[in-house]
Amino acid sequence: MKTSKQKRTGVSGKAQKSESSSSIVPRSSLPLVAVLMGSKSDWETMRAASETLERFQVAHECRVMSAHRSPELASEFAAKAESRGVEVIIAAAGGAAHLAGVMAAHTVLPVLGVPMKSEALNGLDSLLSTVQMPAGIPVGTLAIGKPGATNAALFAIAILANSRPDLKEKLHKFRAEQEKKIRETKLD
Ligand code: AIR
Repeated sequence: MKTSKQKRTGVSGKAQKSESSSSIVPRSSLPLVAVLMGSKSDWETMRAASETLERFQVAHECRVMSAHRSPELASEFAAKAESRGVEVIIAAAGGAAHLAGVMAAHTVLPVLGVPMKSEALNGLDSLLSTVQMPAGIPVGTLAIGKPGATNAALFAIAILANSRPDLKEKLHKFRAEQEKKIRETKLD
């Protein structure tokens, strides 16, 4: 018999856009991964995280909340995430990027930070704001921009896969396909 965890792995939770206050709302009511971003302007980049989770059929929700513009929403979300069944939080922000840190301050769930490319400093500001956490409150920081968004999703999947053999199998298959493409690459 499948555990409730195994059942949820197969539930697709692709993000939907809406005109509601949080801009992007979950399709699934039981998201395993929360993909958060400081502004709707981050969505173009963070779409890559959602698409990767979708590819692995991992139920997730995508939401906009800001450590600075909506601090109560952000801390409330983090504090309730564990009891809602969320297992990994991905938090993206640019500039003074504190969303991942605020999430980590309010939950013991693994938090993965994705620094957004900024106009002023090309994302170096976002990277340093996300990565330089004080000892005791960890944030796993990924690369700036789209590669970071994709890898945050893959990292979240790897965490979930530790207790979900079906997901682990999918990860092995993904890596094998990736390698096959490289091996078969031909240059003119
Ligand atoms: N941001 C929003 N609240 C706090 C921060 N650090 C970030 C967003 C976005 C950048 O500010 O994550 O990357 C610019 O946001 P906007 O809404 O002005 O485009």
